[in-house]
Amino acid sequence: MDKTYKMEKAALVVADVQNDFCPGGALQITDGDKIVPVLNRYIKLFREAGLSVFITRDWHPPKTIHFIAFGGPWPPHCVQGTKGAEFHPEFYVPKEAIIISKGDDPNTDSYSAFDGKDERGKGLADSLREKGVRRIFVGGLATDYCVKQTTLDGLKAGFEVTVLEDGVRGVDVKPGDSERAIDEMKRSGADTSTFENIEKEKGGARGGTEDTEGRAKRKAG
Ligand code: VGL
Ligand code: ZN
Repeated sequence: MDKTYKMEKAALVVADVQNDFCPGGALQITDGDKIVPVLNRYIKLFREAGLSVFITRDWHPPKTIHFIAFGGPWPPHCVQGTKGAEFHPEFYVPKEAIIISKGDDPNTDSYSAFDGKDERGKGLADSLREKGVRRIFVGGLATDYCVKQTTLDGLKAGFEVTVLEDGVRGVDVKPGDSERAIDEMKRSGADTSTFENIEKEKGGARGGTEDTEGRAKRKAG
């Protein structure tokens, strides 16, 4: 890990773990449900460390340019208030988590969590800055859409971004889309990590001294 900001300034962003993106759903992602236990472990890890957890949901009106019938690329999915828009039943949503809804504007796709708002109307970037977050860890569905766009927007907004390689799955409309998305995120400045590495980094950060910016002076590990 060579990121400037260690876990003290981190938050977790988990994208769209909703029924419609899981097997049996309207826009099912192969093995989309397989990441649920992995993401649950990340969420517990971040909560136990007192770090913020943001959970996004794709939250479309019945009529949107996002859907095929209205000129878009997708079959109807994650329509507000439907079963398909609910979180996967085994997905752990802690009560402290901040829920970010996106895609409710009928005139845009809004893949990025940075386009979404919490229930009080606050956007993700404002919320992160308010909490002093400098680095985000991004997981969830889908690698080639929400995860990618959230990562690229996060980097553009000046956050350090780590993609959770073991906690993402992609739609792969064209085979290889997810791999290409990971490459693009890396080329744009993101790094990737796994649960094991992050657990180690968190452990390594414990007891490290910090300067006034909160940078750990001691290398993790
Ligand atoms: C997404 C496809 C359609 C996403 C949303 O958030 O990844 N993908 N709608
Ligand atoms: Zn959508």
